[in-house]
Amino acid sequence: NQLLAGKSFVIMGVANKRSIAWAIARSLHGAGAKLIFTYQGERLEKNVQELADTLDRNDSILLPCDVTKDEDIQSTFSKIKDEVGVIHGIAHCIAFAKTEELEGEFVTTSRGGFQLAHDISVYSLVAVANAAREIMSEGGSIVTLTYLGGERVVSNYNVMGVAKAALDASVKYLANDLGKDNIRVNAISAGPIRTLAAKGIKGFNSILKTIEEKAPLRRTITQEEVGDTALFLCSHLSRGITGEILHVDAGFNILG
Ligand code: 0WD
Repeated sequence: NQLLAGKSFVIMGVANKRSIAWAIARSLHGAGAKLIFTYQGERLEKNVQELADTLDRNDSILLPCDVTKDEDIQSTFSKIKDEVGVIHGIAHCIAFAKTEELEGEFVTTSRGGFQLAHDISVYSLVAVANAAREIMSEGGSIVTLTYLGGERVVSNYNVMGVAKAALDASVKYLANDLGKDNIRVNAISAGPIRTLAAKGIKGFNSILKTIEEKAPLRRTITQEEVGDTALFLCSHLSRGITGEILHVDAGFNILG
């Protein structure tokens, strides 16, 4: 499958080998895409370099980008413009909330914690879409990652659930704005997967256990399944789809 041959995609949010972003990178790379990895800061550079080195073609580009900084986003996309000219899509796999706000009651969320979660997990998608628009001159596909906790109450997900609701709405508004440039914007609502980000959520193990018992497929999902769905959303196979929240969750969301 060379669905993405000759195309370039920006992968944002690889932290380690368990990251969903890394699985998306492998799926897109396998389909022939050239990859540009952005990572939060120096702390993660070595990790991302080591992972990128395991890919069979070594034509990836690595750039730091802390999405809380407008100047980082601007300079990252201007470097990408200089290096590759045109890009065909972005996988936005970034979220953050303070650990102490991922347990107990949502009602106790602090102003600062609320702002931080929304800044990193939601506004970053808007800022990145705006910065990337100019170099997506051949049209393209932006994919972000969301979770069921934005649609209904999931214990302990709290402020991150509220941020995911805002992310889901942002996907729709962005899809409407960018559709005229043939840029599609979609979200994958992934079932729970054991990653670094998931570690911060209190009671995560019991969430996994519930999925194994109750989801229609009676199992949790893998990073690879999300990666392959991102490949579909980044390819022409999904050309009629935008503003969509696509669940890759073994069917769990259909249960009442
Ligand atoms: O169960 C799960 N793991 C699910 C994750 C279910 C459904 C959705 N998701 C979402 C997450 O909410 C997130 O949006 O998938 C996305 C990717 O998360 P992940 O793969 O589960 O987690 P991880 O490997 O930790 O990647 C998230 C990364 C950060 O890692 P850490 O853990 O070091 O915070 O987001 C990046 C960072 O690399 N990130 C940032 N990148 C740039 N600038 C920033 C920042 N300011 N903050 C966090």
